Amino acid sequence: MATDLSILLEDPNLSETHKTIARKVQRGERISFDEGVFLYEKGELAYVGALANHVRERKNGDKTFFNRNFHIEPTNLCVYDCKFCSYSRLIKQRSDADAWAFSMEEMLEMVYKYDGQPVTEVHIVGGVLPQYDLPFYLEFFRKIKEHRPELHVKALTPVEYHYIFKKAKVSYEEGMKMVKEAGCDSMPGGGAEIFHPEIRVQIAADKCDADQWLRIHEIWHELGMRSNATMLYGHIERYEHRVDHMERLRQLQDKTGGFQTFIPLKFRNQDNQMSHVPESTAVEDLRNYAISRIYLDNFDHIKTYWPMIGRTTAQLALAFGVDDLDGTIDDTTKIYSMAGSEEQNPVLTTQQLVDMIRKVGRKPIERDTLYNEVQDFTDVVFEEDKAFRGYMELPVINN
Ligand code: V47
Ligand code: SF4
Repeated sequence: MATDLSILLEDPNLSETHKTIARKVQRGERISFDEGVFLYEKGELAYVGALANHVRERKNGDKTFFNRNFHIEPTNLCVYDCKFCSYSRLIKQRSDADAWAFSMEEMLEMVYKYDGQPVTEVHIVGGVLPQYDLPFYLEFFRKIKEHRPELHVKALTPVEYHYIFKKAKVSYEEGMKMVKEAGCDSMPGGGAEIFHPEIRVQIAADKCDADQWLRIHEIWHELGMRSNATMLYGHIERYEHRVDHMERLRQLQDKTGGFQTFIPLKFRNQDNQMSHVPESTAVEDLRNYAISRIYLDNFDHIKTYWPMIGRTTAQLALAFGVDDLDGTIDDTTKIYSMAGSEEQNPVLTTQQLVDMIRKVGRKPIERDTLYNEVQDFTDVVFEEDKAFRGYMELPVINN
């Protein structure tokens, strides 16, 4: 049962526009572009939170998903020059000592390291370099699948695909088919940033544009495959740009239904060319999650990448539309630690993640990449819990 919005609707201080939007949300109707902008401009945290929580609970109840995955970042060097990114070539020129570019063998070793461990997904994403071309990635995907066929390969974004297909002189359609046949199972949501050209030319001028990003996802969906979408927010964009971004995603989702989850990514300002731009507040982060949940009525899930916003805000986000915490990550994902993520060591055990979810009254559900439920952890008692309880139950000694 989704939370009731009638108390909110009876509030005499609520404007007619606030009430109209609340009624639409209660009836499961879509809000318009202008209403999206209105929410950003005039929607207070408690109001948008109530609406988003209603949508979240209607779609997913108390379920909060997580996934056991690991990341491989082939390189932190990149031919592109996104101003917000600590991977770009300009930044790297200053500190070559920190640079890495792994060989195929080194990356396969990373896969073998997880043999026997209950991970279901490998997430492959990093910088763009000429040596990581189409033949390289096709071979890498094939080798992962030969070694561990059931491991879900979630790999590369339209930024890489656009680059490697152009270099290999194949069309998007041909390229995506080859990638699918080689064993790539789904596409992560990166590279979307802000679609609107007014902003994109300032922060990510030289990589694939919005239409190319959307087209590659569309082709992937037409092949029967699934993908995610992100939005890098809280820098130089205005609210209209955020709504425009979500509008384009909503339209493609109406057409294909291939997106699984939307992941708002909070801009972090360390070690990049936008260090002078202040970061968004936690209140703005929560409002943004909530408005995404309300606007993207045709997306099943809203995910937060907790290392970026920190565990406390991630817990709060579960009451503001978010129903998915990115997986039990035990490999330090350097893209974020370099950009100034909230968590110095973004590693949680399954138990810690489950505890985080339970403590805010939600149901922790392990999922696979395609949101099939692997295990409901709501009532699972961990060995460590038992040991702790044993300690708590020691008789009290009165002197
Ligand atoms: O596209 C780069 C972002 C993205 C910064 O699909 C930054 O499951 C904040 O897309 N501040 C890549 N963000 C990561 C990504 C992702 C992460 C987790 C899960 C999934 C998924 C996808 O990281 C880039 C860019 O938008 N990024 N620099 C920065 N300074
Ligand atoms: Fe390269 Fe991606 Fe960083 Fe842009 S965001 S510089 S494409 S790694």
